[in-house]
Amino acid sequence: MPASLTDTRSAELYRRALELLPGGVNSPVRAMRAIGRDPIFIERGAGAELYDVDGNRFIDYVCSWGPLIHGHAHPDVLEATVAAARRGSSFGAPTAAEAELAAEVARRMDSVEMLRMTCSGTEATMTALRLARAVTGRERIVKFAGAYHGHVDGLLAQAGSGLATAGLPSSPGVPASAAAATTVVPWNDPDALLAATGGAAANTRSGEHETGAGGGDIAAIVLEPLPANMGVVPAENGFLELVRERADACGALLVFDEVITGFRVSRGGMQELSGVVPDLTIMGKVIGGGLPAGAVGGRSELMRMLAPAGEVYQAGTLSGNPLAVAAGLASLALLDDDAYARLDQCTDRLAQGLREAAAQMGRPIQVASAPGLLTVFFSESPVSDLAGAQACDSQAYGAWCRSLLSRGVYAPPSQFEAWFPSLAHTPEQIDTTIAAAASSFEEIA
Ligand code: HOZ
Repeated sequence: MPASLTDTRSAELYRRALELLPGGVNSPVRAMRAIGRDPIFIERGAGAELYDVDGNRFIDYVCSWGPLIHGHAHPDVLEATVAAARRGSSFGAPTAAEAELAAEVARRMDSVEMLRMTCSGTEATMTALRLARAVTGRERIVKFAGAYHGHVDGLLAQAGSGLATAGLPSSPGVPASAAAATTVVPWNDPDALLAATGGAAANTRSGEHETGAGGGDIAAIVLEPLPANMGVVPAENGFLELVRERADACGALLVFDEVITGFRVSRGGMQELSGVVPDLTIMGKVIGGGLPAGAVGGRSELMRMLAPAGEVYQAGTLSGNPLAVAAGLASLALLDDDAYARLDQCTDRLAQGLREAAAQMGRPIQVASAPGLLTVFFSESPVSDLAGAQACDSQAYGAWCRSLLSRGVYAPPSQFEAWFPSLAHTPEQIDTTIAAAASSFEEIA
């Protein structure tokens, strides 16, 4: 599909949308500006495939940016959602299934005893920060460059996802006080973390850290334990453990944003894989099964500070929405050990195939992956932080991505996002993708 086509149905819908929606979209990355083309308007999805309004079919690796771990319109998820809708779409009153979902999350994440549901990850982040500030009586939040925690005022500085894609360091409209209460630390940089949290100078090369007792004004250290919003950039050895240690040394809460990794990289998310236990966990995406949902979870002693059990105010008309809860429960019910093993195999096959295709065509890339997630960095060396992601050849990524679209593969239209292979992707679809990737590497050579 050439980038310049102007007589397609997508182009027509985009022209209309531009008059009525800022930038023609309801979330920036969808506009596909970073890969130098106009957005594709979607008609429907089925399994791992997406159909656009012009009748083009794509193997989908965006999968709604993560919620669709079972692919589009999985029958079980659909049935549960429709059954819930038949009983009524929203009551603004409690339903039995909300506690069931909380119990399922608690079974999967040892750090979670209670859950507060929201409608998005952004809202869940806001709730977690307010709770952390109330618990500690402090204001400062430490975050990492390249991480994205939703469009929360105080966390947009050096954020990943759409801001990194657009090359924006932050956003106009953020109050100076919100920005001032945030300290940004480069990812995978122990010295910078120690400096920001009042620790003494570190001898990181030998792996020894002197951990001082400063950082007494920090309410929380918030992080994606596996960042996936500057592309997938795993923590280097010992870094997550150091973050936990620094939070403890400061008396701050450790907040894991598992919106992307929760219920995806393993049953219990990245905290299960890493063994590092947070105080609070922010969730979204898979927990809502493709419907709008987010949540904050943690130990009861912390969670009981939320209103009406406690005084920390948080509320939402559609929070714990019956359709989202039904879709989330149905989605989680399908995620057993066998499902995670299959997702891991599928991701590995794709990651390895992409590496080989690039090698054959002489294109230097780095594929970073975890079960159900990967990023193809157009870089000669491994990417370990935001600066590394920013140094990638985004132009070449964009050209490759456009070429993939023309071959029926819908990859994330930004170097700063993750691919989301799902349980619906078949080995044949993965192999078709690898063949298309090889042709696209050749095309852009
Ligand atoms: N911020 C999302 C990706 N990390 C994109 C959301 C969307 O456009 O749907």
